[in-house]
Amino acid sequence: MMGDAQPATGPDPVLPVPGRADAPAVRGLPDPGRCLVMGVVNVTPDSFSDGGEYFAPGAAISRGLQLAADGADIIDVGGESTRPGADRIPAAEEQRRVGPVVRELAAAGLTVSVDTMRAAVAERALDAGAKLVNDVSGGLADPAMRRLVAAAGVPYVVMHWRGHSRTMQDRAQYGDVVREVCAELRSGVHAAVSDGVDPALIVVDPGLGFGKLAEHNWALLARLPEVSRLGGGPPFPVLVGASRKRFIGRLLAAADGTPRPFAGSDDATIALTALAAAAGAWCVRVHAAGGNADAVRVAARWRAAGPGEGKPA
Ligand code: PMM
Repeated sequence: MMGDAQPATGPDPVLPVPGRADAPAVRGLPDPGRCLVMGVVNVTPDSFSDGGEYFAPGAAISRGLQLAADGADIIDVGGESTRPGADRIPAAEEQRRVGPVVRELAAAGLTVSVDTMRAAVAERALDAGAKLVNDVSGGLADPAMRRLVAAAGVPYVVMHWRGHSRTMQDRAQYGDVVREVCAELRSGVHAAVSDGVDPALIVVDPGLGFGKLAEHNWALLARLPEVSRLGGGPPFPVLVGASRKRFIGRLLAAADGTPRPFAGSDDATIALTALAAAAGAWCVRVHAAGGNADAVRVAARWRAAGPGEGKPA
């Protein structure tokens, strides 16, 4: 018989779909039914990825508005550089940097996240309108952070982290990096839940480049569904921060071995966004929004056309 008849049997709803994380949406944050795009505003003089371009409050606010206009769903505002080797800055200085930027962007109606390891900075940012706390230390840098997040009842990013930027690359030693990162993330999640954080508000992040070599970053990217499940169990939403990181510059190095400068790695970041979103990432953290906003839409359509969409992975 000719025509458009569909096969009688569809995908088996019980079988796991390889490569899918399918984590739920996070309460209080946008839920457009696809991977979210988080645009980065580094209010720092020395971040590796944008070289201090947005250190002045006015420049940072304009950048946040532009990222949103270009398709970012969330704007992540940070005041402390975490590039490898960076020294810490005083809390008051971090607060001075992020406070006005968070306030203005939130007042403009954007969903703002604060990228900080300090409870005091997070608290002020939440007062200023931030809706999400992005803690690259996963609760390890400041013992007050988890309790603050629990009391505030806001979403919380628990990133994999082994120590401050000055010495973190000394700790880039793993047997099976995915297993170890999952196990360490799992303890961070348990600690947060024990301190009262609602598990439904927890986002996990493999922490690409934080105490990791290029080979570690690639392994984690290739096994995102395992990261989402912390090695086993129900999936957590996963945030992926690959944008402009050194391992991309190394992949795209010139013939003489010189790494591609960060600004030339945005197309590769978009490729990684498409792959991560197709694998079920909840959100990608990026420095330029437009191409990534397109990539997450392509990935959503790709997933919708594939077997098992919406089925448990
Ligand atoms: N990377 C940086 C800063 N904050 N937050 C999360 N959740 N995940 C990341 O990978 C991450 C982060 C460092 O990147 P940048 O200084 O180039 O913005």
